[in-house]
Amino acid sequence: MANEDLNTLIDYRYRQHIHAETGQHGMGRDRTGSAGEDAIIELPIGTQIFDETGEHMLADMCEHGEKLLLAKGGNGGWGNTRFKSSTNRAPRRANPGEPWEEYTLWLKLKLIADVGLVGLPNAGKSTLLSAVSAARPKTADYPFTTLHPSLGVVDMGASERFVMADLPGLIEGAADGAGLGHQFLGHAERCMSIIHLVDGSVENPGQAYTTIRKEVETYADIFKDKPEIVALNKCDALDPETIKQRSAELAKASGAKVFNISGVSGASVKSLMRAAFEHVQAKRNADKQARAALVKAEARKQAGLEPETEKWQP
Ligand SMILES: Nc1nc2c(ncn2[C@@H]2O[C@H](COP(=O)(O)OP(=O)(O)OP(=O)(O)O)[C@@H](O)[C@H]2O)c(=O)[nH]1
Ligand SMILES: [Mg+2]
Repeated sequence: MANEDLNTLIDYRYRQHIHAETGQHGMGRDRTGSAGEDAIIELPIGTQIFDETGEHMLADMCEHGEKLLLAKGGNGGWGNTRFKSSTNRAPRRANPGEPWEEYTLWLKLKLIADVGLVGLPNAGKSTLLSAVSAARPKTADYPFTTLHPSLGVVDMGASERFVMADLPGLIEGAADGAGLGHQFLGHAERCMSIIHLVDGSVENPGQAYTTIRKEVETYADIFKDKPEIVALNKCDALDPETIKQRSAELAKASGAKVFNISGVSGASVKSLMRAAFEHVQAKRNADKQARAALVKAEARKQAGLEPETEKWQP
């Protein structure tokens, strides 16, 4: 069963054999054995279940509360009445309970990024992901270093965790297929929020911002409503006056508060991550509430009640 309160599969590392109960034996005096209790294993959302070979996916647990029957507990044995016949009115026979079914399965946790890093090539996206997570994407002094998205878990303390994706750099025309970015805009689309990273070492950060913004919005309308955090990167290489001026230009182009950061020195990276986490938290809470409302509405329907309406007000 999928459970939104779980984040990892660590429990199953130490608990590798899980089985439901054997059914109880059937007994005399008409007593059927009780069926074995099911074993319910709780899994984090995003767990994929594969068969023994690890190749065939049996299920992809995407929704909280989603259930899947993998193996049945044993049936209870039949009691003696079941063996009554015209010649044997008082049978002394009863069935044993059935054993459980047994399978070997692989559990894999598919990470879905909460936050996506977007920006022009060379903006420092991979460097930033390396600075805040255990992920080690390749970084280099030339554009298009990143060819595949990589994911890292940003851990900010007790259960404050989110997954961040480093995406290949985008260029003008990306939404129409130019460069590599296009195929990965789909990843950014599924993120709860994006961090838009702008290279502070180039002359016109405002223009860099607008170029990317145009591409993401052309790609999908959903980006217009997706929370975005804007950051001017590589501030360690700039003098205070330049930071001030470029940051102001970026703020003007984006209409947003700008974080002046450095993935290399770590300056203001913590507050940037905190801001990203707040978006993630807000979205998670909203999703949770929406699910609770759905469950409540369904319960009212089942009970034959009218859907709840807004309270009447004079
Ligand atoms: N001075 C300075 N250099 C940085 C910083 N962040 C990244 N760089 C440099 O900028 C270059 C590009 O960094 P990457 O992290 O590979 O950039 P990217 O955005 O992932 O690039 P693509 O994958 O090509 O899109 C590298 O030479 C980094 O060392 C920073 O905060 N300060
Ligand atoms: Mg990169």
